[in-house]
Amino acid sequence: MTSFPDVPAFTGFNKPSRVEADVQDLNLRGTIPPELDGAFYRVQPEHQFPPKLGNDIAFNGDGMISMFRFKDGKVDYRQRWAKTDKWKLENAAGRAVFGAYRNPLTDDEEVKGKIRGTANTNAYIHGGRLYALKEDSPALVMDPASLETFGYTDFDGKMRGETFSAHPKTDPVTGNLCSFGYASKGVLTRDMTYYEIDRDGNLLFDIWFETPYYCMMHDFAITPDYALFTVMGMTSNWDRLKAGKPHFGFDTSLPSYLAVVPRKAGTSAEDIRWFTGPSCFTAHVMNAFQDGTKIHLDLPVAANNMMPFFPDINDAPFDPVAGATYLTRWTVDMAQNAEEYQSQRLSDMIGEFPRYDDRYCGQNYRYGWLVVIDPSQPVELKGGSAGGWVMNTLGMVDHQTGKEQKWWCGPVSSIQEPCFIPRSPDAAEGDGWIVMVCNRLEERGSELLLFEATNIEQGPIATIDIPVRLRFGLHGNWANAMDVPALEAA
Ligand code: V55
Ligand code: FE
Repeated sequence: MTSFPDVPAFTGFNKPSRVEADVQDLNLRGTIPPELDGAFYRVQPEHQFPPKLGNDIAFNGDGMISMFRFKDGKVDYRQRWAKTDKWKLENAAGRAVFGAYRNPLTDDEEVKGKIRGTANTNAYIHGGRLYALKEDSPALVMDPASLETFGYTDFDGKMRGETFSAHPKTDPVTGNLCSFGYASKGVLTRDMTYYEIDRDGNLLFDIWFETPYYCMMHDFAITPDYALFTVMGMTSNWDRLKAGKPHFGFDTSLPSYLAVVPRKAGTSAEDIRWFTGPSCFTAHVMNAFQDGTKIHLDLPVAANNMMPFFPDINDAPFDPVAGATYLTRWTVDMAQNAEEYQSQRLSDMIGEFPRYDDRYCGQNYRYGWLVVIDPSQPVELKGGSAGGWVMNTLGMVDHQTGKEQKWWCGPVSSIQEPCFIPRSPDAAEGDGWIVMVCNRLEERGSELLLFEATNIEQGPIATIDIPVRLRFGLHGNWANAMDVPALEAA
């Protein structure tokens, strides 16, 4: 097979790109603050070969990592494949030998039992190491300067589960990398693990427990004392995989849960408190914090499924209105015996891909940013939508004043997840910049935009031309050069 299918996921703006690149001193308009010294890493799914089964979802593409190195007012660009075991096996075969998303029954016989991960969801720096992450597999370690792939890690044999989340968090108090895995004992298992890893890469302890039912456990939150997990009706089972259905399907009959897990070695399943709520959809979290005995968790919540490619299990048609996500605060009081979490909407913007100033992870915080779908703006998808969703606006919330800001990217463009960069390590919360990819659909090109973080409505202060079209991307992170020895040495 030599050609990609003639479907929206692989045509127009989404035509395969598959480009590794090294370009020094990108063309730009505006000014890059000279004190910016570090790199913005981000990842996009990009199928190395046409999908084995003819068509595929973006979430099953191979990870392609971009690095934008900011220094002395200039930006250098590097892009490399995350060379997973899957990537290497397929590269050697010259074609796709792994099949559908999270369905090992669709793989070629000779790769049965191999790690299926694509490393396509997050590019995360901790302890000077770069991890390329996909939630169905271990963490892939890469060189943060050359973007060469080292391979999967099991943290010196201490990671006993099979999976590592794409959404780890760095606790600003301890410096530990806090992460988890689900389907920890294999595909579709209800087993979960929570892990903490110190700055030197030592896995300190794990906590094992089971969820009430198997579900997509995409993100989580931490506070100084707790790890918080949301369970919602995006579920699966072997019958679905045997029937060749999409891995996940949304079951509106399932209640949602909020699990509160004490973040300490020796915690057992009985120490975990499970709060319930009505059926809803959650994926990412913004942040969480403790206030006395109360715990607040801020996250986009939709009344029903927001992912059309993982359809309703009873084939109910996708409902974009019920699938709209709104930033919401879930609250529990650990001093009370309530069985349910309380829920309060924080914003009327339709928003996902929530971010904040990561130095406030787990702490009471003021500012959040997110990708907003603003239906009041005109849309002209010349060249095709870049993600399937019309992500046309950058939004900001100020939890202290309740004020919001928006910046619209125009009718023929779409944006990707924003990332906050502090002006200096000890700058006040929100004092810094937002860096964000913007796709110009008609020009079939991409830009990297830099904003003053608390004044996004004035528009970008710098626009950097990316010489390669960047496709639909997931998550990215900023790292100061001083925190990444390999960058300083390069
Ligand atoms: C998500 C993304 C994934 C995935 C599971 O946004 C969940 C949610 C890019 O891959 O595999
Ligand atoms: Fe994510």
